Order: sequence, then C-alpha cells, then structure tokens
Amino acid sequence: MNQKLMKQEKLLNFINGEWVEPSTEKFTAVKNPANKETLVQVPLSNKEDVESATESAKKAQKRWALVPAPQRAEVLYRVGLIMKDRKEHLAQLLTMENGKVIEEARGEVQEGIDMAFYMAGEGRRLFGQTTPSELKDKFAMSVRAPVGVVGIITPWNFPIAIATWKSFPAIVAGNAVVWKPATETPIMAFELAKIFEEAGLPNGVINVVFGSGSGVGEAMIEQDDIRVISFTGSNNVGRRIASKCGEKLKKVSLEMGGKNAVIVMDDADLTLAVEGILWSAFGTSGQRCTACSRVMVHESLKNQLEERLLNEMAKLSIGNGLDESIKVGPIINQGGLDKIKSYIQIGRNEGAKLLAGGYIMENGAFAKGHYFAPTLFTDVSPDMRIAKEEIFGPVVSLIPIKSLEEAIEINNSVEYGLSSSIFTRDVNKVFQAQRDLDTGIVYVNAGTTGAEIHLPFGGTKGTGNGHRDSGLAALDVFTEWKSIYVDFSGKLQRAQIDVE
Ligand code: UN1
Repeated sequence: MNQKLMKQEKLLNFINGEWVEPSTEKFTAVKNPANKETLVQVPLSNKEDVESATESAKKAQKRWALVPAPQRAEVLYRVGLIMKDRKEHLAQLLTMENGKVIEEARGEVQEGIDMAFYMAGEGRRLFGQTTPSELKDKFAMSVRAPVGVVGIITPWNFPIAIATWKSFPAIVAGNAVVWKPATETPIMAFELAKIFEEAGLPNGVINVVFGSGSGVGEAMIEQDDIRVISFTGSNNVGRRIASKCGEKLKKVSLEMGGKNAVIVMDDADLTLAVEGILWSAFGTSGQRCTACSRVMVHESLKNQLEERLLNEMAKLSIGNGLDESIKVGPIINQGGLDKIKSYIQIGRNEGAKLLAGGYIMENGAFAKGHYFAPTLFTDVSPDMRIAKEEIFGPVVSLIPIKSLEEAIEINNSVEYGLSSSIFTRDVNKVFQAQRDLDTGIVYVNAGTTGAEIHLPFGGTKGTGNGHRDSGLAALDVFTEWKSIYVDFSGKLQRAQIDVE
C-alpha cells in the first residue's frame, strides 16, 4: 500500500515554486501510527530555510496582491477540483500518516474541498463598506487589504483541513504564505503544495518549510516580514507563540485546546445521545480539539447511560483505519499514548470509577501500533483533573448533574471554551443552553464535533485569543481594514472643523 501511494522516499521544502533540500541536510522519519512503519523522511529545517521562504513570499506577494481577486479565486477553484478528483488518494495517505479511520479521512479531505469552493467565492465578494462622510462632496469607504506575508502553523490531527482553513482565505485575500506543517503529518502538506503548483498558483505565494517548532516556528516569529501568525495546536505552545508575538507586536491568531462536554438532560432521546457521545468521544480516537471528553448526565439517566455506552463501546472495532470496518484508529505516537495513560492513573488516584478501557492495547497486532482502549470513567466530580484538563485521547468522564443550571456551571468552569452540546427535547432548555454555554460552538441534539467550514471555528477563554478560523471570520485574521476618504469638493475641507 505504502509503495503504491508514496512514490518518494523523502520530502523536500517548497520555496519559490521549487522543491529544495533543507539547509541543515537533516531529516527525520515519519511513521504510520497504525504499524510504526516508516512512510517517508521529512526535513528538519532551520532559520535559513525560513528566511529564504519569507524572502520568496515577500517578492511573490507584491505581484499576487495586484492580481484581481476573482482571478486569485480561480486558482482556488482549480485547487478544489483537483482535491475532489484526488479525494480517495489523499484520504488514504491521510489515514496512513495520521491514523484516523478512512471514513473520517475522507470527511477531512471533504472539508478542504468545501473550503476551496467557499473561499473561492470570496474572490467575487471580499466585501468592504461605504460609510457617509461628515463633509459634503466627500466619499468614505473601508476595504480589506492583505496584510502581506502570513505564517501558518498547522497541527497533525487535521493536517489538511486546518491547512485549508488558513491558507485559502490568506491566498484569496492577496497574501503570500510561509507554512510550517506538523512534522508528524507532512505528507498532506506535500500533497497540498503539489496541488497548488498544478492549479497554477504563482511561485512563492505558498512556501512550505518542514521542521520542528524551535527550528522553524520560532524563526517564523522572528521574521519582521511575517506580519501574522495563525496557529492551531497545543495550549503551551500557543501561549509561547502569543508572548513572543506580543513582544514584536505581531498579530497572532490561536486555536488551542478544548474540554468539550455533552449535556444529557432527563428528557433527552437517549439513543441519539449515546450515538452522539460515541461519535464525538471515540471518533478520531478522541484526538480532535472538539472531541467530547465530559458528559454531564442528569442523575435520573446516569445508570441507563452507563449501561448503554458500555454496550456500544464493546462493539467498537479498533485497528488500522485503512480497513473500512474499523471505527477507532491508533493514537498518533508514543508521546500521545503516555499522556493518555498518565491521565488514567490521575483519574484513579482522584477516586473516579473506571468502567471500561484505561489501558494501552499491546496484544497481538495492536503491539505493532499505538492503540489505546476506549475508556469510560464515572462518578467523576467537576474538580478532578480528568474533568478539567485536555487529554486528547479516547477518554470520557461522566459527571452526574441535577439541573441544567448545574451542567452549565460545570461546563463553564474549565479553562477552555471550544465546543459543547446538549441533548434535550425542551425548546426552553435549548435556548437557555445556547445562550449560557461559554463556548465558541454549541450543538443541540448532536455531539461536540463536526463543525462546518462556512461558520466561524474557535472558542472562548484558553481555547484561543479571540480570533476565529473558517467562515468569513477567517478574513479578519488575514486582512487589515483600510479606510479611504476621497474628497471631490475641489477645496480643502477640514474634518471636525468645517462641519456646518
Ligand atoms: C480540530 O480538532 O482541531 O469540528 C478540528 C470538527 C472538525 C474540525 C476539528 N470539523 O470536529
């Protein structure tokens, strides 16, 4: 399978339309988390590579910004068409490098295709505003201007979708991009860069520099010509980026963790709630920022919910996601497994009751990859660490509640605010919940995952810093408002003074 899909043994950086060796000449192996087989070698670049990528982007951006936006959009339409054509190929490679099951990999590629067509449409909008002037014979308007060169740093858990959320709006708005993909999942970046090349994006408008955070990410922040950093990843790294960008007064957009909860009220459709929890907690092996990791269940339904979840969890097929029958794939790497395992111990020490899972799967074929058994804790209290901290794995904590108010309070008590959900048939509870849940995304009668690309994506509090990916909100990250006043009176009119 690998041989057929991955033709090259090593990937190269993509700078100014050329595939180039990293100046370090250093590479590291990318492994398939399902079986630890080496897929490809990826560059470990450094500052020099970032400098040449930035230089290339700077030159290209000047010309790109002058291309009419509808023509810039044409490139994105072509990118979308190529991605659509190549959907299965991309999905299989995505499953191999990331581990997510093939059905979800197809879904992720689809997010990228959707984003291409959606943002291409913006090429004929990119709406600005006209506003009346205080003065006679004077016209006032505000337009979205590109910021210039933007830096994007993307994670391994959605290596193609998140790259499209950031690069497509940046490009349609007239920016050039320096992109550092996660070293765990460089194949999607390589494939997307090839697609941009085939779609006719001019050289230098997108530049890909592979490498680790300290070698490449920090060098990107140091570049004065990179005017915006858009980052999705862990909270610790995001905070470091924010403070470094703060010192340099660089605009930064952060999307980080979540501790997303499903609330199951006493009038919920329990079958639906069980499906929603299973899908959003164990899909992608819990490795989504939006994954459900807490369930606040009305005490009257607690026993029933436990029983039904346990029944369904026992049926989950675990293994290599390329097999269509598999529902839960591996964890990205040993570090991920160790972190999840440490939280099992923490939960036990805190007195939570472990109902299922809680272990690394090491028997038979599982020993070849990084697998963690879907895990359910119950009798969890909201102040336990397992109820507050992001685990990023297939671990769910059930917290019994007595009322919606209590559930909302618990939901809002954590440091994150990405996604939340409520299962209820009561319209009053629906409206109360959507207003009072302090998260950037709220679902009603659905799990916590599955955001659509044409709505803003992001969260409150420790999840980010007020910006949003996706939707039209993404344009706010990659453009500057420019206010333009045109005086056609033929005389000098003094604002705030010559007003009659
Ligand atoms: C992420 O985990 O960072 O809403 C992105 C979802 C997906 C995107 C998740 N559309 O679950």
